Amino acid sequence: MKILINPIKSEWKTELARPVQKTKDIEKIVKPIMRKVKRQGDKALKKFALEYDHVNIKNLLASREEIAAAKLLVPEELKQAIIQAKENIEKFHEAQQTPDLIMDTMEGVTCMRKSVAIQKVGLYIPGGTAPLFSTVLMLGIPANLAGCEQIVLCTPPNKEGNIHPAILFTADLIGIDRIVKVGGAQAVAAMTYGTETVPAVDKIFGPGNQYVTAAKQLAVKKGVAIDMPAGPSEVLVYADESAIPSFVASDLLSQAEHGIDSQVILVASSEKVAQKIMKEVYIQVEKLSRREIAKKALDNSVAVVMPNQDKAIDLINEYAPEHLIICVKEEDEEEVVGRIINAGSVFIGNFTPESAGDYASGTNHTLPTYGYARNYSGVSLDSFTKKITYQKISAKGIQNLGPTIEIMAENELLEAHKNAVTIRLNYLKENS
Ligand code: HSO
Ligand code: ZN
Repeated sequence: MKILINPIKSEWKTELARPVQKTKDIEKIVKPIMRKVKRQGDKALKKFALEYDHVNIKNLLASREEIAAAKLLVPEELKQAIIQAKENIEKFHEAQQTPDLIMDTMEGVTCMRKSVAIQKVGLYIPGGTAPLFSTVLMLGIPANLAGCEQIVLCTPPNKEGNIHPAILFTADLIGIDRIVKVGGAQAVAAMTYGTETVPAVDKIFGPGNQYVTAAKQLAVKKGVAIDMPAGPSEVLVYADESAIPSFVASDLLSQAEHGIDSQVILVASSEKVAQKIMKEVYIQVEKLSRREIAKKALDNSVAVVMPNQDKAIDLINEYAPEHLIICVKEEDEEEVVGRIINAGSVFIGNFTPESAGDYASGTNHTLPTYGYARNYSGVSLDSFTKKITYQKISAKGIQNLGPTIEIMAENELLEAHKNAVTIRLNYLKENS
């Protein structure tokens, strides 16, 4: 982890650059996968499972028996934890419902807006080195609450052809019954084009490696929506002398252990604060089972000493972190938090680890990375709905509003638009 002392603004971009993603080369691999799945459906999915996951899959769909068996394999303690997390996530997402809007903008002109669920959604849950069953909650719960008609979950099988029991248990707990053993770009292709087992969906959600990310970008070109552009996970901790160094270090490492391309940034109010935290980071990292991954991530990571609070906040907003932890003196907290304009999710105070939001406090952990917090929100109930507007205009209403439309249409040189009003106004004149 390199340390920078009060860098000038022109250096921020290069010094805090995120690890580069080579999308072009990856696209070359992903495109033929997409094409094959489009042409051969399930047959291609099975072929890719053999090629990439080294497993011979007979039934792509997880069976009732497999789900029942998985339930027995998940320890009771973990089940209870998942149930607790589910409750909190449900509460927080349920409260995100917005009431339908109905109003008369002028006499006789009624406008309405209603949220309608996206009908078919696909959830991608990565396999790999960590079985992210928490992501099943983060995507499945809002999909259910929004009222999505069809939910399909794709996740890669292990070498024995099984899905991790906790993923199956969680999916079943929230009522997802279409669980398909398919991972990688081929899963995204399946949800884009549809196969015998995987329905084509309207929107694809979920994190994944670079292949999954590239496939999601290609899916967009085919008219499928995606949750957000993805990149490796990241955290920025802003700490002053009130921050407890071992706590901050544990937060930095919880992000670093996600992957070798994760990035963690420490913004400290003094060099002394930075040194204390970094010392803790090096002590704690050695004790982690994923230390090799975390250490590589630390190579992409930076500690920045920013004695001036205005500059620190400016840097945070420029970086636009996916996760932002603010550990400053209580009297400064409100001011600092209030001035954050670019972040995916903010964690406030010494007792709020990022892990709380990753698992169980109630907020969603699918968040914009790679600086997209500048212009994207994390997943929420809204991500699973679209808004439809409606209007109804009475005879009185068109008489009130008609002349405004006519003059605007005339000046845009769109005669037919004007006529659509004039014809009605004339009718009303003749029939009154
Ligand atoms: N920090 C990850 C989410 C996660 N952490 C899942 C643990 N499990 C990306 O926001
Ligand atoms: Zn995490």
